[in-house]
Amino acid sequence: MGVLNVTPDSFSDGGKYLDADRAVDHALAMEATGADVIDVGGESSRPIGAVEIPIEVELARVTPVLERLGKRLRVPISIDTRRAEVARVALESGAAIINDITALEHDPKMPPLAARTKCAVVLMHMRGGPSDHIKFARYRDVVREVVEYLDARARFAAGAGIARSRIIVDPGLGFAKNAQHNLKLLSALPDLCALGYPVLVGASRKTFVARIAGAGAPGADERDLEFGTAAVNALAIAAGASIVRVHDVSAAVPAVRMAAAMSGRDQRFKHNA
Ligand code: PMM
Repeated sequence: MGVLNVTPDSFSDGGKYLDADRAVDHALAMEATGADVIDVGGESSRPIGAVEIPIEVELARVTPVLERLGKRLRVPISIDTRRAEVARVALESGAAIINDITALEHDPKMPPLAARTKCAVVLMHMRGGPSDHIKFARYRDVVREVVEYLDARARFAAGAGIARSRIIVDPGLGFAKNAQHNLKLLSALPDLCALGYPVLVGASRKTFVARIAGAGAPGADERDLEFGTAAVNALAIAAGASIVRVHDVSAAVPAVRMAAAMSGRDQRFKHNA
C-alpha cells in the first residue's frame, strides 16, 4: 500500500503532494513501481502537533486527486479518513477501501456507509485522537489489549453489516504506542493474524524506526529510515501480515517479495517452508 498524503504537515512527506498534479503523478509512479493499493489521505495524524482541520479543507485536498486517480489508476484506491462524508466522496470517485484510523469509532455514519457500499475497511487501533494519542501510550499488556480491541471492533463492523471478508485489522504502530509497544506488537503479529482477518502494518518512516535503525552518520538518516522500514516490512510479511503501508514503494516491493517467497506465501516460489 503506497501512501499519498495530500497534506501540508504529514509526518514524513507533508507538503510534497499538496498540488493535485504532483499527487497524481506520484500515485501513478507508485503503481508503476509495484504498489497494489494507493492510500490517499488529507488529514495529518503525526504524533505531535497534528492540526485538526475542518472537513471542507480535507475534502478540498483529496477530492481533485481522487477524481483524477479514479480514472487513471488500475490498482484499488483507499481513503485514509475518519469522516464518512470524505469516505463517501472517495467511494463515489472509485475508492474501494476505507482506511479509518479510529476503527469506525469517530463517525457514526461510517459503519452504515461501509456496509451499504460493500467496500473494504481497515480498522486501526489507536487511543485518543490524531493530535493527542501520544499521551495514551500506557498499557498493562499491549498485545492483549490491542488484539482484544481489534477483535471487538471487527465484531462491531460485522454486526453493522460489513462482510467479514472485507475487514482488515491494523495494530496502529506509533499511535498511542512507544518504541517498546511497537516492538512487542510486531513480535506478536501471529496473535493478531489469528483473529482471522488480513493484517496491515504501517511502520514506514515512523519515529521508532528512525530511533532504532538510525546510525546517526551524516547524511545516513534517510537511508537508515528506508532500510529500517524495509526490515520491518520483510519481517512483518514473514510473520503473516498481508499489507504493508509505505511511503517508498521501490524499497518495499523487493523486501516484501523476498519475504513472501521465503516464507512460502508466494505461489510462484512455493517450497516447503
Ligand atoms: N499511519 C499513519 C496514517 N495512517 N493508517 C493505517 N491504517 N495505519 C497506519 O499505521 C497509519 C495510517 C501515519 O503515517 P503518515 O502520516 O506518515 O502517513
